[in-house]
Amino acid sequence: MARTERFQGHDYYNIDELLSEEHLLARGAVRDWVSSEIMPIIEDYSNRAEYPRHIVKGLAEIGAFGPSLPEKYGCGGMDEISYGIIMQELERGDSGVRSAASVQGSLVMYPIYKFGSEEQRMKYLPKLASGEFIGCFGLTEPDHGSNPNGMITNIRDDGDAYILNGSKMWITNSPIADVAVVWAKDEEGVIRGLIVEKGMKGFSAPEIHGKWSLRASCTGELVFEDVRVPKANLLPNVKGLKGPLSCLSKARYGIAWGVIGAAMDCYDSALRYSQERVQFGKPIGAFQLTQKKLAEMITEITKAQLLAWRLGTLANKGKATPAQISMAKRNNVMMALEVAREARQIHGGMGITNEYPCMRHMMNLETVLTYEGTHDIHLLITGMDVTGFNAFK
Ligand code: TGC
Ligand code: FAD
Repeated sequence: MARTERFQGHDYYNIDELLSEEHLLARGAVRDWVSSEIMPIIEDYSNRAEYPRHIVKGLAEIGAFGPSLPEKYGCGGMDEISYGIIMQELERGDSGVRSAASVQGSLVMYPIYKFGSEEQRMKYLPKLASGEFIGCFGLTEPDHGSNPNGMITNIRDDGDAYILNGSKMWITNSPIADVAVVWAKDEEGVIRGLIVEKGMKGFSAPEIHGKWSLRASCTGELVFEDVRVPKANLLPNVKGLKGPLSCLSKARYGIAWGVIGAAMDCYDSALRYSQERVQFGKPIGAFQLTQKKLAEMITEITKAQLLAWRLGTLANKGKATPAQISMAKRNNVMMALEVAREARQIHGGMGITNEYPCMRHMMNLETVLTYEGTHDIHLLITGMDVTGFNAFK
């Protein structure tokens, strides 16, 4: 049996008992889809640094785009734990596949749902949910990454439209996107959100090449040169940085779950390898040093699962704070990265090849550690929350 067909979920603390039938059904469906549609192709696409664009329809069919947004707009109407579990299963396949769903659902559909007019919702959400449209989210700029409040991309009032100028950097899916949710400052310096459509004059989205991480995901820039964006495309119901930051809260929550999938895939592969690979006359899993690695990996995965589950129950009640989400994103991403590194070691030389998933996950997780707020930015958010002192100002 191929390695990818042998994957088993790992649930050391019987956390499944805390999940509902709906959660388990969602997990089963996405897990099967990842096994049949992602696992057989992902090493190849990652090797070639190409986004498997054909998976967009499948992602839509399994409900990966906006799972917790209302059914009225073609979305899943599920709870936050189902959303998290879907992200976990997708990231078991690849962080780039989870990224595609995070961006579409949490960073494009969510702001249109939360801050858009009913007309905007009806116009865009069903097409984004069905995968007919691909979306991207433009916040980061070449000179403003961790500090998006310093952005210089701007809009100026021009009758029935705004004139948009500036550029965005490191934008997942920008080269292939039909719509971009873009954050820009108005003439008073207030951050506003706009829906920019492909084909608008003066708008381009060149691809960024040369990534050693998230290679099966498409990344690019957004460049605006006097783009006329109709006023009807302004998100009317939010002003200020809290607009994009609340989208990030939603996506960071999904990442806290997602990376557990990458960690489980690495652990699963390392555990099997340790039982099959023989050195010095016995399986390497029989040596204490290998057991230490595996025991610590499953301990950290289990702690991360509990953190994600508890965060999910708070999110279901609308009580998960941005700082709690930061803690979970930071902890779980570093956990997954460390699991990937240890798993890579257990595979010895084979661990650096694409016969096994650890090196690919490890490289991907370097991006996940940085995007949606870097590891250190999240630490400072926790620091601010517990001390009351703001280290950013
Ligand atoms: P600050 O003064 O703290 O906050 C401004 C306003 O925003 C509110 N707020 C939040 N609201 C909702 N959710 C959150 N997480 C929030 N964090 C803050 C805050 O209450 C305030 O509201 P109000 O009403 O008082 O105006 O803002 P600051 O300028 O001091 O910045 C704070 C800081 C550093 C934490 C923030 O800028 C930050 O999080 N920086 C990191 C930037 C970041 O995460 N960028 C991500 C870009 S998108 C991306 O990476 C997508 S990857 C896609 C993929 O998956 O492929
Ligand atoms: P910087 O902000 O320049 O940070 C560099 C280093 O300085 C980091 O280690 C950081 O922690 C540290 N640092 C910064 N400020 C402080 C401080 N106050 N105290 C201590 N240390 C500090 N953005 C989008 O808007 N949309 C997307 O779809 C998107 N997709 C991405 C996809 C990929 C593959 C990547 C790599 C990035 C993506 N990003 C996206 C951008 C991402 O969010 C930023 O890279 C991230 O927020 C960090 O910004 P930066 O790269 O400019 O690093």
